[in-house]
Amino acid sequence: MNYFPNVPTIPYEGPQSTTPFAFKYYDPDRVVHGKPMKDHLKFAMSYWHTLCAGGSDPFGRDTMARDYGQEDPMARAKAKADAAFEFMQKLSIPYFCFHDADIAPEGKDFAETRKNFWEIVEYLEGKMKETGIKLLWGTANCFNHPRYMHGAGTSCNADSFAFAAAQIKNAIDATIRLGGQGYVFWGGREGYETLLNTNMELELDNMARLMHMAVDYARSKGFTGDFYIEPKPKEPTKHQYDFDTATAMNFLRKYGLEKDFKMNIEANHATLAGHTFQHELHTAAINGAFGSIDANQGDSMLGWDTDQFPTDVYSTTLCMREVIKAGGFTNGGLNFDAKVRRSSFTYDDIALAYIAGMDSFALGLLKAYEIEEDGRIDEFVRNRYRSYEEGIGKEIKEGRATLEQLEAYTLEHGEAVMESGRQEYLESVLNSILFRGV
Ligand code: XUL
Ligand code: CO
Repeated sequence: MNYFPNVPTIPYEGPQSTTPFAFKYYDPDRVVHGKPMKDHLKFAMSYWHTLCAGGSDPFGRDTMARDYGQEDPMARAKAKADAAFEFMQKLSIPYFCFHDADIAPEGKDFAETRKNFWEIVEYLEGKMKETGIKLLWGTANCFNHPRYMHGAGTSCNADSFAFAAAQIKNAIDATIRLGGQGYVFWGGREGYETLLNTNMELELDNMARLMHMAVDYARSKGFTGDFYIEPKPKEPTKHQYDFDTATAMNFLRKYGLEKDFKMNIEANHATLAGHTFQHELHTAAINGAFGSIDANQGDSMLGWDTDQFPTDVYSTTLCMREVIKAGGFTNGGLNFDAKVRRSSFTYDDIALAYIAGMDSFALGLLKAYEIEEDGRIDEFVRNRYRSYEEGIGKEIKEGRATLEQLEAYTLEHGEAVMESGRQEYLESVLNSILFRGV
C-alpha cells in the first residue's frame, strides 16, 4: 500500500530548486564541520502529530483522514505504522518518537491495552530492522484519559498515580526494547487549576517519587539513555509544575534527579513561558541539562501552543547556534513536535511541511556555523566581559574579592566607565550573515 502516493523519495536539489517535493538546504550526507548534516540535526518524526492528529480544534472537528483505510483498530494501527515508515523513508528521517497511546488502540482494560501495545511494539521493531530507522525517545500519554483529569504523578487519586506508573513501566520497557536513548516526561496535567483544592507539596513530592521509580526501574533494565523533562508553563493546566527550564532544574535538584534528567526544549513552550527558544536552550546548556529539542513554532499573535512547523530561519539559526555551543546532540535530536494547519489537510501537505521544517533547520545549521566562522559576535561578547580577566574583575571571578576590598577599590577608582552593548549593531551583523549573497 502506498499511503503518500504523490510523494516521491525527496531528493536534495539545492537552494535554486523550485521543485516542491525537493530539499533546498537539507543534504543529509553533506559534511559540515566534520560531521554529516544528518548527524548534526538528528531529525525525528512525531508519531502523534504526523499520523494521528486529524485537525480538530476546540471549535471544529477533524478535517483530515487518518484511518489508513482500516476499520479494525489493530489493523489500523498496523497500517498507520506502515504509513509512518513509508513517510520517514521518503523524507530520509532517521528517527521517530511516540507516546504509548499513539501506536496502539486502547483495550477494554489495562491488560488488553498492554497486549495491543506490545503487539504493535513488535510490529515497529520489525519495521525498524527493515529500514534502519531508529527510535529517538519514547513516552507515555498520561494526560488524555479522564483518569488523569487531576493529574497523573500529581493526582490526588493514588489509583491514577498507579495507572500512570503502569503505563510508564511499559513505555520504558518498549523504549529499551526498541533501542531508544531517551524517555520523556511532559507534564500536561501535572499542575493545578486552583490552590483552593491543591496540596502542592504532596503533588510535587509524588511527581519526584514517580520519576525516581522510573529511573530506578529503567537503570535496573540496562537503560543508559537520558530522561527528559519537557518544560511548559501552561496548557492544558493553568499552572504546570515544569513551567520552564529554570523551574524544572530547581525541581530536579531539590529531589536529587539532576544526574538522570536533561531538558527536552520545545520552541513553542518557551514562547508560552515568556522566553525565547534560545533562552531555554541556553539555560539548559549552562546547567548541564541540554538534551533534546521539540522543534516547532508558535504564532506571536496567539497565546496557545499552535505546534506549527518551524520555518523562521532567524529562530532556527539561533537555535542551532545554541546546539553547536552545547557540543551538539548526544542522545537527543530534533523532533518535529509540529502539525500541519487544519486547512492543510492532504497527505501531500505533511511531506511539504516536513520539507519546510527540515530545510529551515538545515539552513539554520549552515548559518550558525557562518556566524561562528565570522567571529564578530563571539568576539564582541568575549571583549564585553574582559574586565573580569584582570585586576579587580579577576579577583571577583576567582572568588577572592570581599565587600571590604571592593569598597576600598571603589573609593580609590571612583565611577565605572561604561561601554555600549551595541545591540543594533550586532543585530545588523546577524542579518548580514543571514542574507549574505542577496
Ligand atoms: C505537548 C507536547 C507533547 C510532548 C510529549 O505540548 O509537547 O506532545 O512533546 O508528550
Ligand atoms: Co513536545
